[in-house]
Parts: sequence; structure tokens; C-alpha cells
Amino acid sequence: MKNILIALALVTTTATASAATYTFQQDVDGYQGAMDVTMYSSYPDSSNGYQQELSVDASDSGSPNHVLLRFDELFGAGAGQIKAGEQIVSATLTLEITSAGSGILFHDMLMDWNSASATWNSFGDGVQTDGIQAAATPFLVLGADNGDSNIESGTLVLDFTDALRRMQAGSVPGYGWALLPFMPNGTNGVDFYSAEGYDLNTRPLLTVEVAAVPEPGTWAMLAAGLGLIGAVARRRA
Ligand SMILES: [Ca+2]
Ligand SMILES: [Ca+2]
Repeated sequence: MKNILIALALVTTTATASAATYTFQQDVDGYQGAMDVTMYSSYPDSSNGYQQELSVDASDSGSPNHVLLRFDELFGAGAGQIKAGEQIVSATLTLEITSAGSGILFHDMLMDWNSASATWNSFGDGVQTDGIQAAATPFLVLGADNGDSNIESGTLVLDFTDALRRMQAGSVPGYGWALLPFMPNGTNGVDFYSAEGYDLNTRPLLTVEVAAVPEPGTWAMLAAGLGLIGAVARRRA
């Protein structure tokens, strides 16, 4: 009796706590929620959301570029979405770097934006890390304030676990991230494919692994099983 109950409890919790992995990449498996844009100080009113590559640079022919990147529709009840109550175990952002460069500072975006209308001038003078447009402190810093190729070309995989947990918890509004250059010496631009990249597999990719929380019924069954085990043990004692 006791062994059967333990086995039942273990099987039930293992089944509901199995991990799932969600991936979000523009136009792959029906996902349409990615958006990105480079804002050029040299073309301060020009809208560039359609470009196949993005560029973070302190000096693109003398002028800085800022990049905005976001993934919408991550959370919900749909088949490919992160469900309410699912615990984020890990998350990564994968970028396909086409030009090695100095570095990138990642800030949470706090102001809403759209890649069809975001320009250097629409943010005043590029994205401001003022705690209103974007968070004052970067949550991830790659590379250094020099002109070296600190970020190599090729596939770059970044740990975005905490970034996704902030979104799930609602401590950030979910407007994605500003990708900013080191100023003033991050003069070697980092380029990578956008959500419009010709090859779908090179577009920015968000991968989120979750562990399901056991449903209330499972907990009840587990508790009942443990209670019976306890009762059996007490009778034996
Ligand atoms: Ca874009
Ligand atoms: Ca470069």
C-alpha cells in the first residue's frame, strides 16, 4: 500500500512538472510578434524598420546608431505562448552577428514604440537612458569602450533569463530592449540580422524554457497520498 501511494504521487508530479521550451522567431511557426529598428543620428527622421540588418555603433561614418528590439505576444493561453503560472527556468536571445564590433549595452525599454515610426528624433536625440524612455542602468554589457572586435561575428547566444522573468512579473512593461553602443569609443559597429532578415533562421531568436507548476488537483492527490502514508506509518508505530 505504502509503496503504491509513493509511486502514484511521484508519477503524477513528474507528469505535470515536465519542462516545455518555447521559441519566438519572426515568421517561424506562425510567430509574428518580433519588431526591431536601427535609428540613425545621421538620418534622424528616417524610419528604417524594414532593413534586413541592425547596427549598434558609436560612430557609423562619424554618427551613432541605436537599435530597438522587442518580442510581443510572449505570454498568453495560445499554443506557442508562455502560460500563466509557468516558471521560467532559462531564456536566451540568439543574434546572428554579421559584423564584429566594439560592444552593446542592453537596457529595458520603458516607453512604447513601433518600428514603423521610431526614429532618432522621435526619441529626442536617440534613446535616452533616463528611467523614462529606457532604464538608466544596462542589465547586460557586452564588449568594451574601444574599437576592437570584442563581439565576434557568428552566432551570439545571450542569457536573457532575468530579462524574461522581469517581463513575466510585470516589473517592466514588455517593450523590449534598447541596444546602445559604448560612447564615445565603441566605434566598431556591431551588425546583426533583423526580424526582416532574408533567412528566417538568422533572425533574432528568443528561446524560453519553463517548468509547469503542478495543478491544484495534483497537489491535493499528493497531499492525500502523503497523509495516507503518514496514517499507515503511525499505525505501524
Ligand atoms: Ca525591423
Ligand atoms: Ca564592425
